[in-house]
Amino acid sequence: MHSTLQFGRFNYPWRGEGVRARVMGILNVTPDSFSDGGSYQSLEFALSHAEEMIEAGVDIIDVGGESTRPGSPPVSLEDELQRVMPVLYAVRDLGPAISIDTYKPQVMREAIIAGVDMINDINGFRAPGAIEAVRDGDCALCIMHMQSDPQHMQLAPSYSDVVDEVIGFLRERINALLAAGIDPRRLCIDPGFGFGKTVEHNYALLKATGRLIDELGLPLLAGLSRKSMVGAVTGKPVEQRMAGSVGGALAAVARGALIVRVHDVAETVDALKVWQAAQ
Ligand code: 8Y7
Repeated sequence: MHSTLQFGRFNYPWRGEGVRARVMGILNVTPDSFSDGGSYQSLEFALSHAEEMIEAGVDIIDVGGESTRPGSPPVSLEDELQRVMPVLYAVRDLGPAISIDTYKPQVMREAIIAGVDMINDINGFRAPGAIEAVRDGDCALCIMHMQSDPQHMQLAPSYSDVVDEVIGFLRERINALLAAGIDPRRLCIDPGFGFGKTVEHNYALLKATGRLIDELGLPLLAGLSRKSMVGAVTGKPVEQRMAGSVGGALAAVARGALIVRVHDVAETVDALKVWQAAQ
């Protein structure tokens, strides 16, 4: 049984000796934060945000060109490539590992050529051609669970047993990737908090973090930063969810998560250092 995650240029132990939780910082390159996505100005903005995260001790930078918030419309292949590719080339040699948040096979191919260390697919490599696009190479592959699609997923999330169903889905996707000859050391799982889930579903999955890791035998990434599951228990709007999100990240790591995907890198890095020192 393997115990390290092959992460492109990096190698992360995820069980046994030497495990350290990793902080993935979110770098959105979408025109909701910028009126002219794809321009020089938005590249400069993305780079200064990346440098801020590096200063704060980020391990992985997750570059995304399509907003996957509930109800968001899809972005064309051309627009997504125009947004993310200049950023990937600009950040790949700054020190941290680089991840691309995409479900489009053509973006995956271009990102691999650019040297990304992880493909983060909210769609679990279900798009036709996705598995072929990532088969060769050594970048990590994050397989996330989502019920329905970003435009409809929060309308009526429904499960008979959310933990069993997420495990079943992830197992099927893992098997599809392994059947294509992909090295299991490249795989990482994610329950997909907020992707077709109620607050109760999200907490059932957070509590089951250890079970997901044990039953599927793979390292786990948790992304709950600023999500509604944080708002639901704090009663806070999205711009006041930093401390709640740090609490959620610690809870995930305490239950065995290897990677936490966050907006607030400096605060999460500090919290994890203190938590680690107390281990
Ligand atoms: C997640 C994610 C988002 C997550 C992984 C948001 C791209 C929504 N959430 N990727 N992406 N896991 N792997 O609020 O939970 O950040 S977008």
